[in-house]
Amino acid sequence: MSAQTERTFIAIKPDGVQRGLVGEIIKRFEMKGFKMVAMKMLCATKEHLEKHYEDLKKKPFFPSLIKYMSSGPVVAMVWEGLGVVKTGRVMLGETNPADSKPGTIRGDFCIDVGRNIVHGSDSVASANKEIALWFKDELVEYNSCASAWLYEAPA
Ligand code: IDP
Ligand code: MG
Repeated sequence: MSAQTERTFIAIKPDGVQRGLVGEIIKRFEMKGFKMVAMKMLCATKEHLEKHYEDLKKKPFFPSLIKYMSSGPVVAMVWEGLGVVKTGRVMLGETNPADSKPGTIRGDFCIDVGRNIVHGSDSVASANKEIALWFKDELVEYNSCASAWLYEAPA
């Protein structure tokens, strides 16, 4: 795998879906130049979400986080590109929307840390773990015709 095929797990949370922000969030990743390699809508079970957020299980907000994340459908995606994990987090903004700059997704579209509309992996290691948890043989391999215009030296 080359650096240009780094992958991250991005999920539009139930509030992002209900508020009609699916297209806007996808659009930002598309316009940046990242490549979508998987996407599905699903209602995640509490057990699945407890695994996804297992690092946070001792936090006081853990039960409400699981309730929030299981309260409706989410749109789970895998995006690919050079530096997509770090850049994806920058595009999302800070965990607390109040600390997120305008121009970021959380900075532009939400207010409360407990309703921050979108998830993004925080490291390459957690991205790999999260992709394996959410997708089983569902990643699509294809050549993007834009790669020659996005990268000086395409892979
Ligand atoms: P991240 O989503 O920016 O990586 P994490 O610290 O991993 O932030 O927390 C996971 C999710 O838990 C956050 O996106 C948010 O939905 C929720 N969360 C984090 N901190 C709080 C809090 O203080 N109160 C309520 N919910 C929180
Ligand atoms: Mg996190």
